[in-house]
Amino acid sequence: MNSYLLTFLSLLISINVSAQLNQVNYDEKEVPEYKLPELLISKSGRKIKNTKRWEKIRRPEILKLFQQEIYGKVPQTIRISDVNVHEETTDVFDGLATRTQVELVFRKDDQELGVNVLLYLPKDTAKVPVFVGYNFKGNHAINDDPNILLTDSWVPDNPSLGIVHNQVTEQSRGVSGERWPIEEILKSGYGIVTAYYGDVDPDRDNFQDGIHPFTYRLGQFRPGNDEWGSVSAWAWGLSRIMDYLETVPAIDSSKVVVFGHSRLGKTALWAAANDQRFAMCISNNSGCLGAALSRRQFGETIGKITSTFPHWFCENLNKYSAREELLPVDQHMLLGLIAPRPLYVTSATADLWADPKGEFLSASEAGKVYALYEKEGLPVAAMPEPNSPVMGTIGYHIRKGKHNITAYDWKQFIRFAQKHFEPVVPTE
Ligand code: GTR
Repeated sequence: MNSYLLTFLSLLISINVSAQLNQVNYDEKEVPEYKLPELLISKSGRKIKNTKRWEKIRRPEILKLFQQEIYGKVPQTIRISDVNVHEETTDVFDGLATRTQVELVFRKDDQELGVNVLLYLPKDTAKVPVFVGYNFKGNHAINDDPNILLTDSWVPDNPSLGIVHNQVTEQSRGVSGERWPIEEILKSGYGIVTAYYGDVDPDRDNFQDGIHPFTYRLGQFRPGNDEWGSVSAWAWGLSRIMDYLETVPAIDSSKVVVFGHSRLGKTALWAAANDQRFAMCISNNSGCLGAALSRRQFGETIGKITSTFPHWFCENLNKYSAREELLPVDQHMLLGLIAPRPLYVTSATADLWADPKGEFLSASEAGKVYALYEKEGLPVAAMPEPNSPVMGTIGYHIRKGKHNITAYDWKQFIRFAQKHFEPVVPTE
């Protein structure tokens, strides 16, 4: 073939691929026909009929595939070097709660990283269950409380909130308050634990900051193809926070709910899949490479997410850009890894980018693993109406409105946690 023809053909192919990447499909009729990879048949073709086989054979296989091809594995064990207690106050929110602020310090050679964790725990209650999840703008943004320390980590500039040169100021104190109904959570008997995700790894395409460089060999500047992207690093950070929570006497570490919204909802799922100490998981509007099925290619796709956020996942994921059908897994399998622990998935009616139907279908499919444990997955076969939560061991709602995490969502999270954590009082 002559070289002009070759150039012309490769140009055509690249135009076609980029056209595919630029199109966003919001039409159910345009969803390609797809076949999901089998949850309950092992690589060698073995049928997985019981929990023993699931736990010994299939679960590890699936976890490994997600590590290798999507989120990236954590290359080495890194432990907390020190816990600096910045503050312990016994009386906040009119005596409702205690507030603790600690810094988890990680050290390696001349590198040091601090993750500031903020805890509000209901007062005078021994061994409380807690919700743990990251925030987007720094701990101080979740409430007006003037005593919450400001982060000095990198934060995306937002001059309207006084965030310039990537540093927060007093101006952003409390700006995310609506997303954090702390007093309601405390009054329900739950504590809330949060950290700024950028303390663990700033959310930018730069592998020289955050926790990643801690594992580099001499001359290495970025993770290997199957090694952790940012979502995996953030999930790792949640597990380190869990290490710390296990040492806090006032917390019932067998009742820790890991939660997150959007990219942090993806993170919560990946954290719960890897770390079975999280007793429950809530993923809010997590979408592409969160709860939604990738093969539907509805809204955000692999091509879109890897080109907009090249640092979120491992390099290997790029192979599947506009090639979703070749993925060895789909997201129902990620949800299946959380079984038999309670799992709550949400969508929002106006959040088509996250593919609400794909989020529901994958939660529904994951029920197959829960069935092995004789647990009910989702209690319904069809997608419920907006604002009509359903709660089996898997729960789901689609809220009316936009991509967000709201008081309505939190109300359901608390109900879901109450349903699964409160001891059932015998009726006789
Ligand atoms: C979007 C991204 C989504 C979602 C969201 C968020 O831009 O495409 O996957 O994670 O950001 O985290 O707010």
